[in-house]
Amino acid sequence: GCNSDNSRGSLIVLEGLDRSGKTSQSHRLVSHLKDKGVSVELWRFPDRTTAVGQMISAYLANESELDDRAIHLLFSANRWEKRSLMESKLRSGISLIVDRYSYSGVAFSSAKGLDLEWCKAPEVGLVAPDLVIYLDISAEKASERGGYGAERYEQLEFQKKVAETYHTLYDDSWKIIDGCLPVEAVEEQLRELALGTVLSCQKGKPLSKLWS
Ligand code: 2DT
Repeated sequence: GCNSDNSRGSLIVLEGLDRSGKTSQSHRLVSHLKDKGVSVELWRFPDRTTAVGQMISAYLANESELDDRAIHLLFSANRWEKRSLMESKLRSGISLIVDRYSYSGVAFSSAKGLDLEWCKAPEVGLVAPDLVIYLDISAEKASERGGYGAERYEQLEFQKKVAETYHTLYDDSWKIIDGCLPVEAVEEQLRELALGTVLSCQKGKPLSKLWS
């Protein structure tokens, strides 16, 4: 039933290129879910507030240099340091909308030429999302939106490679939303997908681990 002992919050991840609309859509989604009475928090990775997150932030701002594998592992460590809090939030009935997760980790690092399986390995055992939504927009369209900042990865050629690696990560469980649709249309699709997932987790869908 609805109040089964296994009732829990859901882990919903938004992925996509820079400027795909993830961040503003995740804010909109969280306020909509709150209005519907869902207990929900907005999370993002990298979480720049931790010590590891500050190292990542300095790297992204080009204030430090790191070996490609070293930064990959820091991004992963940044998820591991939040893993137990993530699980306890979910088990206590709080849903999490997460702006980027392990898929960003794999897509961005393998776009640099690192082996895909090597990139996935440190993610194994993290909490698996109940729903992954990919806001699909081409690198060219995203770059036309303007506002690429000065951060390390915000360049058209690199974003094209990231798009390719995201496509190799897709499986049937991902929901793809056309990121070129009007903001309201994207928002509507997100709401429907998220509410369905929240309900199935309230009914006791078990938690699982990456990669499953
Ligand atoms: P934001 O602009 O969304 O803060 O992302 N990235 C992110 C990785 O390379 N690996 C990861 O594991 C994650 C979560 C994507 C900052 C940049 O960091 C990249 C863009």
